[in-house]
Amino acid sequence: MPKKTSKTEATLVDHLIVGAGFAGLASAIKLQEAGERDFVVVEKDSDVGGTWHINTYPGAECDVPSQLYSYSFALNPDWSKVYSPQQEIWEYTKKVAEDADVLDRFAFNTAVIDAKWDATTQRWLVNTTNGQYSARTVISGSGGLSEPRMPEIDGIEDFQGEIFHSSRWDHDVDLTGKRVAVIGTGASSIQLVPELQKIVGHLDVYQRTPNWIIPRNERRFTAVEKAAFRRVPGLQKAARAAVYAQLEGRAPAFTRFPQLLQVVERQCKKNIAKAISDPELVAKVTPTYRAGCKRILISNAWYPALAADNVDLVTDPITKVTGDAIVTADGAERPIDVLVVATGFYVTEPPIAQHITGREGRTLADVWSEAGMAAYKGTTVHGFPNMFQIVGPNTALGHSSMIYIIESQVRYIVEAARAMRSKGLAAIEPKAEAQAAWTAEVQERMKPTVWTTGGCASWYLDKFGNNTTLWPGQTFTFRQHLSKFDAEAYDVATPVTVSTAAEEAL
Ligand code: N01
Repeated sequence: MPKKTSKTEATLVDHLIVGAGFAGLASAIKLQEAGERDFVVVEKDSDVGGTWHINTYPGAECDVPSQLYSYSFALNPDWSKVYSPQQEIWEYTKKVAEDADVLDRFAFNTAVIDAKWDATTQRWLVNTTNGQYSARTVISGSGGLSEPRMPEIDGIEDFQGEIFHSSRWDHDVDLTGKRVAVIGTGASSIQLVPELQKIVGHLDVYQRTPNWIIPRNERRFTAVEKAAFRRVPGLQKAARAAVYAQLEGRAPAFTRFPQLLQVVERQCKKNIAKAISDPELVAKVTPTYRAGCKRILISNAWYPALAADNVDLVTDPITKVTGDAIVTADGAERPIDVLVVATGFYVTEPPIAQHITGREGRTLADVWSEAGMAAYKGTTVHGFPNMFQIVGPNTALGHSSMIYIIESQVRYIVEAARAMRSKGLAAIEPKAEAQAAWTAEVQERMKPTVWTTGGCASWYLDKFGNNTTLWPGQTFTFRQHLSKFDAEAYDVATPVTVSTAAEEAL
């Protein structure tokens, strides 16, 4: 069990895991299986599930098929549909956590305030809202899309009605019959707008850039299928493998042959034509950049919702928000009761990076602000010993399931923890040249991708115009790169003799 040090009351743990979403939960389970039982998972929210616990907006569902959006070690024969709803995914994570018997080491309602590397003890000193930890390693599973980004719009702070971000839905606000505006038309908006359209009086949807949206091939799993998945797990594995192969087959179109994505554009245009007859609206919703440059979205309900009588799609730029209205560049003022902000997340400048201070006394935000986010194999960062980032730089996907990437990283981290223990290493840190070579190779491979050549602005790109978020290849190549812990790419330190004494003296 974790122990407290004598003077500062810092709780000593081998591993401090940040976040109880898919990444943190998998880390806890796999560390436990590897015999690394001395860990704590700190989670600012009140339960497991991460994004699937927090994002409760109406219509929230996964846009990756259920068979693949689950752990390989915890297949779920009970998924209700091809694409799972938020509640079901959250319940799945809860069940997985309970079955694995790890919840006794989860500290909920506990947010990380800051983390500092202490060279004397070769440990991380982590301040949380519920006390201090001294941890051998920090494993960050805090999520790439977890910090809501509010738009900087003149006057927005003076709005007198209800206002909330899509990822922090206020269920106390009854939208029935109200005049509502939604700013943003990304993955969250296209799911929630069709639900709001059914209940509000009037809905204004503010679109800055249209997205390519293809039909959602949705269906419920039958009772026979579920029974078969339960009785013959091999069947579900086969179904999962089929989905995996299908999605991976699409990767080259994103990474090397973006012209192939014209097929998606044709599919999308048919999707529009089926739902919208007004040529002006058709023009507004038809993108002019290459499909895939921004995330390709899937929906059967978005275009019909925009075509509904109680919805206006506004494409004139927003100039300001008043106490009760949104004003656009054409001078129009549209009164509203409720403002829903579906403007996405801080991705390339994650706020948590400001609070992590490494070996040289610099924060991760400082280091990354110089040349953009970078990490060796998307997982470890030079200057930040014993720190692991799950869903770190260049690990996100435009074509497949993040759970596969998360599991790949967790395997690597568990291997690293094992290597540290077996070799008696107090600290490991990727060599600067190993990280630079990895980053250069990833950026080289990024050049022909649709995210670079597709002619759009997207949250995949940082302030330097580099894509530091996505993995430019198939997911199995990522897994191959992380298949074993490559100690030769790391500077290692054996325990300093003062370490134990210093810990005791704390
Ligand atoms: O956020 P977004 P999201 N004024 O950043 C607009 C995942 N996800 O929450 O395109 C006006 O995609 C912005 O316009 P533009 C998924 O990975 C997954 O929707 O920048 N508009 C855009 O339309 C997704 O990609 C699921 O010109 C402003 C929107 O706001 C990621 O989360 C479901 C603005 C933001 O879209 C983020 O999706 C939901 C401003 N100042 C989300 N600022 C699944 O199903 C921004 N916008 C798994």
